[in-house]
Amino acid sequence: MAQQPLSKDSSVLIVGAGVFGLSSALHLALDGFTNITVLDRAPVPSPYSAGNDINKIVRAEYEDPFYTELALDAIKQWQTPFWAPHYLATGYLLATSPNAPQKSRMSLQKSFSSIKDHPAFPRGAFSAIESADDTRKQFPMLQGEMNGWEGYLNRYAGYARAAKALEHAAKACVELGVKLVTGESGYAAELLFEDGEGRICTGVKAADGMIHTAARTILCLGAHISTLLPAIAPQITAKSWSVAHIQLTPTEAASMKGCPVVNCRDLGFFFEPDLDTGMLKFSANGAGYTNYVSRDGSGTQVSVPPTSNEGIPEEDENVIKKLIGEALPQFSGRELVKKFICWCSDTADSEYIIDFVPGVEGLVVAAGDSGHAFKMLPVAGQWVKRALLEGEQKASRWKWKEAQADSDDISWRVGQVKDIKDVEFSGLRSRI
Ligand code: FSA
Repeated sequence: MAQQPLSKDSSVLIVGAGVFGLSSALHLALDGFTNITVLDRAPVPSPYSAGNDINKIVRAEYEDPFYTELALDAIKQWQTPFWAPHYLATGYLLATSPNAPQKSRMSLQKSFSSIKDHPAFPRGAFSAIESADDTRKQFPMLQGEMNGWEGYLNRYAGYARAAKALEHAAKACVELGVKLVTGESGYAAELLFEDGEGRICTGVKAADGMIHTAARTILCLGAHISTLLPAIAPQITAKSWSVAHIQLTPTEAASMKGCPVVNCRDLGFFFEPDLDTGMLKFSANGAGYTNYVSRDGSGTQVSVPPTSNEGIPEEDENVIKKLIGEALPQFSGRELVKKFICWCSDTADSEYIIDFVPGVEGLVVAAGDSGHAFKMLPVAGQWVKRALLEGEQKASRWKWKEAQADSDDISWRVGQVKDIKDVEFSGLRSRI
């Protein structure tokens, strides 16, 4: 049976109010779709979204120039009046320390190649990191020795105030007539099918029993997607990375104002402190932590986020302390607070998956953020809308793929994937 044609008044159900979900709702609503519902278990910014964070990196360098173009398009949007209140062009300092594996240096060089002669970058956008003294002249807050760090500063980049940007997108959606349902009625518990054989999706049933029917259902559930759609599990691995903060005093926060996003590939990254709270956020770089559990008592193991994301692995706390010692020794020894792990939806090739679910009419996924999707908030919904209108995903890279190869050796990451159940936790141990 052919799929019902889509018109502007067709009902579209978007499950998940994170980056892909809200961006899709926004672009569809801006295009004149009048019957859009977005569901989430929690109000925006949803704690189930990887985007619910004080800040996220916005940069265009990628090993694959395809993503450079998309990110440049996003940066253009971040500079428009709609998004600009949530974007800070502080610049992006990308480096490796002497302990970095060769693959990190190669990845950095390859990423730099995607931007260094790109006409979109203003003159003088880049400078090499030659010595800590040089760097300190520009950024006095970077008081550390950063011994042997190699890399460059990209001035045409910065960060987004992530949670605020999500709230802004949600508000705009509601103003455009999008229905946002949160709480138990927005918690999608089960997919609904017309035929009982799973071939025509008609919407979802929520945790409280509420039925949401739609001509098209778009799953934007990030790391949680395989819980609702087990068929996607072979190509998605929920992986997590550690986040921790230092609470600065107003004077300390002022001393850090204008600090670029500093990302040392083999250690971690930090941002200028949050403008409202003075929280200085750090994240540890690594290959990510999984949480494999047995599905339905069967032998199949699937990585899914645990029920709590509080606390971080001790080894990451040490990496963050090392990063602070190397770059911001003035804050060494300070207590790390608000420690949590951020769950992403990882694919083996770091490609997103934006496609119809094969063999199921009316069901679309926008998934596989692979830990690099937040910056795309202003534009990602365009790609979802395109696939929806065309009735298929034409770009092979974003197609639904059957089981993928091992996703543990990602070129732009360092270290080895571990399961969170196998590492010591600092702070509260995640409940699994
Ligand atoms: O797109 C970006 O520059 C963000 S990458 C931040 C990060 O923590 C990665 O370092 C990590 O490997 C994972 O992909 C989650 O996101």
